[in-house]
Amino acid sequence: MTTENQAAIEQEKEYMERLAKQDSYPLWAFHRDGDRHPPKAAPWVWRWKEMRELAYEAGRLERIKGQGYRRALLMQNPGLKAAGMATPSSTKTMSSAIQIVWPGEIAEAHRHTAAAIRWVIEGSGAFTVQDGEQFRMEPGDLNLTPSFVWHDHKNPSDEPVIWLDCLDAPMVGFFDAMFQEPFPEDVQPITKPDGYSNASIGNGLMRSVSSEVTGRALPLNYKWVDAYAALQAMNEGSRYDGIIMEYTNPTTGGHTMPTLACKLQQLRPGFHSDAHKHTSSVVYNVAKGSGSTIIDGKKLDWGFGDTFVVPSMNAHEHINDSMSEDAVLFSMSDLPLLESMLLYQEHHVDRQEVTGTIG
Ligand code: 1HN
Repeated sequence: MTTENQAAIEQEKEYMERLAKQDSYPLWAFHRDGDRHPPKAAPWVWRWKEMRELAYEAGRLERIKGQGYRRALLMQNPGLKAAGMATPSSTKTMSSAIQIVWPGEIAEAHRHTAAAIRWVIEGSGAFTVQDGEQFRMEPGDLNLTPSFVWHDHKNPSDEPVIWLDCLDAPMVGFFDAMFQEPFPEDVQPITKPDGYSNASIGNGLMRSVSSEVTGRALPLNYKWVDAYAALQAMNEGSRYDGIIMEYTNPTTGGHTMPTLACKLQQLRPGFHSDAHKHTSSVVYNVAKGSGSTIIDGKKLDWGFGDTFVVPSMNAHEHINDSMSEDAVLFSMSDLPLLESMLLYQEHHVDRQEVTGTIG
């Protein structure tokens, strides 16, 4: 090294120290020292068998009462574990959990800025109460908890109920807009008749002229029987997803909620999709059948109740290799927010060669 070079390096170092004193950093050095490794979500699976057993164990634990307690097991993406995110999350943008509501118990009323969805996996005796209305939850039902809606859960039946919670909490946290408050009582009073919210919008076909519902996100319930029947009736699908439909917000005709898109897709017997990648991240739960998804060259076999994630820009294709049974996947993604920021991109890729497995 020449003395001249040495002098230049010393000079830059000294300059950088002075910048640091001003809490600044030179963009050219940031770009030049290009070995940054931001934490990345991994494609991953949480198996129903294990999560179900762990949920039952959580159910039997002594009452874990505390502010807004829930017997919910957050599914933490190993790629993000080290990132120190405020909420353990399944993708960079979404948290998901397996929650058990034990017979006879209530999960106390609270509300938070993060929006949530519940997707029922097992058991049919639980209710979620939202802004004074109770919703009965049965397997395959989807229930929405929009931002800042009071909610508590109860299970007056004699069988545990298990569902998947998915929240936009990491996105809300990114904006430092995450806060929560307890309801003054453990449970909120029921002030509306059963079916009120769904009826107030004529089940998506009409709207009340006396209340302002247009554009709002409502605490709605979508029944499995209706959703599955809709898929059965369709005869045209997507090359990447098979028969796929989104649970729409009936007051806007748009995405399920402002931050989250929930979809249900059917892979008919023998279907092998084309591969693509997109900027949205997706959390899946297997509603019916079995199959596999190849994610960035790695094969992930799935069956009923498994939860898996396809992070942003991971190439993926879905396969149902049964010749007699259909497979159905429920999914939740951050698509609405990406679209509103004009950041949604989707790219076709070639079908992948399998070089490994996940899970
Ligand atoms: C939450 O409030 C619930 O209300 C479930 O049932 C899961 C995961 C992270 C943060 C808040 C619930 C949650 C959650």
